[in-house]
Amino acid sequence: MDRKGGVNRRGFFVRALQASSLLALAGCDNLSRSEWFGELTGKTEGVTKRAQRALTPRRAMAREYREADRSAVFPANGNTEVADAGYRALAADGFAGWTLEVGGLVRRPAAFSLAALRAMPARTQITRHDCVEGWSAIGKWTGVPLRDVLAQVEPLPEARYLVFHCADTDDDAVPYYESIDFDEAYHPQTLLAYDMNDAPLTVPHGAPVRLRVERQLGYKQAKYIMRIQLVETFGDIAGGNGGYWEDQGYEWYAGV
Ligand SMILES: Nc1nc2c(c(=O)[nH]1)N[C@H]1C(S)=C(S)[C@@H](COP(=O)(O)O)O[C@H]1N2
Ligand SMILES: [Mo]
Repeated sequence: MDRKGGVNRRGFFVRALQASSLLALAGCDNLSRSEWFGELTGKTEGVTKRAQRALTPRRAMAREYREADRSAVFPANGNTEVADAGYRALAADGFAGWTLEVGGLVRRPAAFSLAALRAMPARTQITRHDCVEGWSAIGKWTGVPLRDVLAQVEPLPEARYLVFHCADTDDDAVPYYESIDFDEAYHPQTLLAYDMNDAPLTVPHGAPVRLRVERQLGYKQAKYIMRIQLVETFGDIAGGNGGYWEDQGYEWYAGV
């Protein structure tokens, strides 16, 4: 599931559509398998478009908006709470004891507290979030550019992807996770976000820290991040496709 030829990826997607039940490809509302049949034709066409978008320059910026453009309501979607007892204990304490582990193919594995992340230079951006379920919302995000965190852990040359391990699971206890490559990780708009609309991230939106990777769709914006693992390949992690939804047939490069 690399960013290779569009034909391969389309082939994979079509096979995935045939193999997994259509129900598994429903939207991501509460990680439930809701009805989506009417949308499927449009979605496969969208894949072609997205495969082309994947060829846009690696430094292309996502559009940024003005304060006045912010959505009055920004829905919370997918999982909006976390069952894990360890996470709940951290949340009850305002995440004072939470740390973000960054490890794998790095020279200096590290654990960052929320205070440590907040003490680093911050970036704020107002962007549009697009969910495959068919809604969009414009919100303001503040966080640490991921590349500044990477500079501290010193990725090894063989590292090619970052895998984000989240605290939440679906109803079958399958963990949520996501992955991006280094073009995306070093992009100036890629943030570990801790504030949303000038306030600390709430639990429904992924507290204490979530990913903002602005050139991609909603399901790439991992919430409840606990650990970042640098890897050479993600083929041996979970279903092997680089993310919770990717393991159910969604595109790995989910360009908007
Ligand atoms: N850990 C985790 N991250 C997640 C999800 C999730 O269920 N769990 N849902 C994804 C989807 S499908 C969307 S659209 C966005 C929703 O973010 P929001 O709740 O801030 O709207 O988070 C994404 N990141
Ligand atoms: Mo979504």
